[in-house]
Amino acid sequence: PIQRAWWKEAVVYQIYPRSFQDSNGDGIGDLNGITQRLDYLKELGVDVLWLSPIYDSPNDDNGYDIRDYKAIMKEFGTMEDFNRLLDGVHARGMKLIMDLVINHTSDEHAWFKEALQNPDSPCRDYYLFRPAKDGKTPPNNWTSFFSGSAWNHYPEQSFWALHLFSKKQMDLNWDNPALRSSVYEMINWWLQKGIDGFRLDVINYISKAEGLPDGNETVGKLMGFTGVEHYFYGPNLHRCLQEMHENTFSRYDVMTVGETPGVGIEMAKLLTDERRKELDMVFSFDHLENPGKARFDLYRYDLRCLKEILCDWQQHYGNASWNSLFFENHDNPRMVSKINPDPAFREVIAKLLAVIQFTLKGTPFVFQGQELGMVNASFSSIDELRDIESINLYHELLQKGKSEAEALTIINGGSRDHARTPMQWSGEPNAGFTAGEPWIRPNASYPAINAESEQQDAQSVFAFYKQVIALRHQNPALVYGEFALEPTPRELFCYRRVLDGAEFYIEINLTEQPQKRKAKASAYTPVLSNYTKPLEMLRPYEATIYRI
Ligand code: ISL
Ligand code: CA
Repeated sequence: PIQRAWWKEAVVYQIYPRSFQDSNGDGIGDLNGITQRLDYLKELGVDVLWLSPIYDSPNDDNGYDIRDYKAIMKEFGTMEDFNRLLDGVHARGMKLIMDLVINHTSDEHAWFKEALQNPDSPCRDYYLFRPAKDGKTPPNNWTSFFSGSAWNHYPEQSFWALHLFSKKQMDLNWDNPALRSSVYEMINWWLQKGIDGFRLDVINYISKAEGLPDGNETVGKLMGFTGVEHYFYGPNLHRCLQEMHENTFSRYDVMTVGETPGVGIEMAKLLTDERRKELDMVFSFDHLENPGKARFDLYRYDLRCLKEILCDWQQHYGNASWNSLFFENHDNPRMVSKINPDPAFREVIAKLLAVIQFTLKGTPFVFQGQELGMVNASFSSIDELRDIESINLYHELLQKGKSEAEALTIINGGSRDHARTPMQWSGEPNAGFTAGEPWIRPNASYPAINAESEQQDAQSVFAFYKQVIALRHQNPALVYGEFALEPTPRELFCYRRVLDGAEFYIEINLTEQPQKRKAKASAYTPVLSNYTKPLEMLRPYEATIYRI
C-alpha cells in the first residue's frame, strides 16, 4: 500500500520569477508581480508554487549563482515582499517551495571571497582548490556544462578552483563538515520562516570522487562533458543526503524534490525510498529526449518513446518511492514544439500532454506558460539570447568552424531561453508582462496565445488544465490508483488507474495519423478529451479519459 502524503496529492507550479510578472516597470519579473498573480494560480487549481532562485545574486546564471542565501535579489524585491508573498500563498491554502542551490555558490559569495583573500581561512576548504597539474595545466580534464574547462586559474596564488557550471559558480566541498553545517543552518533558517520545502539543484553532483581523477575521454565524448562519471553519483552522496535530512527536513512537514540529471531508475529508487530518509522525489530527465538524442540535436520528438520510458517508471519504481511528472522547466524548450511545430496541432498536443501528466502515478509539476500551450521562440540573432549556456555554446561553435547561421540553428534547437521568454498574460504590448523594456524579448505568439483570452475560452488549453487538475483532485484513483498498462500497438498508449472500485481508462493516440481504437470506448463514459466527441477512429494525438 502507498503511504499517503500531501505532496503526493499536490499539483506543483514552477515560477521562473524573472519572466513571470514585472510589477514596477524595470522589465524584470519580481516578487510583487508573483503576489499580484496568486489568484490566477488559485483559479488554475495548483497547490504548491516552486520559485526558481530569488536569492541575492550577480545573475551570471539568472540566480543559480547565489551570493547571499539569506537575502533577496535586489531586482526581485525585499524580504518584506517575500514575507507578503508567502503570507498570500498560505492565505489561499497553497504552499511555497524554494530552489536550493547548494552544489555551488557565486564567486561573489562571502565564503569564496574569504577563501581567495585568505588561503588560511577555514573557508578555503569550503571549495575545491587544487594546485596545477605539472605546474601549469588544470588539475584535471573535467569540462564545464557551460563550455571549456571546469577550472578557474587564480595565478596570484598559483591555484585552480572547480566550477562545473559557469566561471562564477564555484563548486562546494561537501567533504568538509563545517561547510555542511553552514548549509544546514541556512536551510533551517528558511524552514523556520515557514516555507514548505525545496527543489534541490543538481543535488546528485555534490559528492566528488576522491582525488578528483581525470574523466574518461570515451565517456566524455558520449555524454558531451568530461568527468561526469566522477560526480553524478559520488561516494558520499547518500551519506550527505541522510545527514542533511536528519538535520533539516525531518524536523518539519515539508516536501523535497532533487534535480538529479542522469541517475536512472535504480539510483533514483535509492535516493527516494521513504525508508532511507533522503529525498521525497527526484527529477529524472531521460524522457525529455528520444533515445540517443541530446537537447541541441535537431529532431522531432517521437511520443512512442515517451510511453516506453514512462511505463518503465510507472511499473518498476515501486511503492516506497514516488514519481515526479513533468515535461517542461526553465532549462528546456517547450515540449509541444519538440513534438510537432505545426500550429494546427498545438492545442491537441498540449492537452494530450496534460492527460498523461495528470493521470499517471506521481506528483505533476507544471512550468509557467505550459498551461497556455506556450511554444518555442524563434531567435533570429545571438543578440536576442540571454542565457549564458547559449551564448557560450554559440562562441564555441564558431570557434569550431560553424558559420553564424549554423550556430544559430543549433542554438534555436535547444536553447534554455525558449522557456524563459515572458509569461504571456494578454495581448497588450509585451504580453502584459511589463510596462517597461523586457529583459528578454517576448515570444511573437502572444497576441494569439495568452492567459486573458484563454481564461474566456472554454476550449482553451488553460480551460483544459483547470478541468484535468480538478479531476485529479476529486479522484484519489488518479493519485494513488494502481497503474495497469493495456497491451496495444506502439502507436497507442492505453492504461487504467484503479483504486477501491473506482476505475479510469485512458486512451491516447501518440501519432499524427489516425489509429484504430483498442477498446470499444462507447462502453465507457468520456470525462475529458482533447476532441469534442469520440468517432470510430482515433484522430491525430487524440487523448481521452474515460470513467468505467
Ligand atoms: O547541463 C546539463 C547537462 O546537459 C544538465 O543536465 C544540467 O546538469 C542541469 O541542467 C542543471 O541545471 C540546474 O543547475 C544549473 C542551472 O544553470 C540550471 O538552470 C538548473 O536547473 C546550475 O545551477
Ligand atoms: Ca521588476
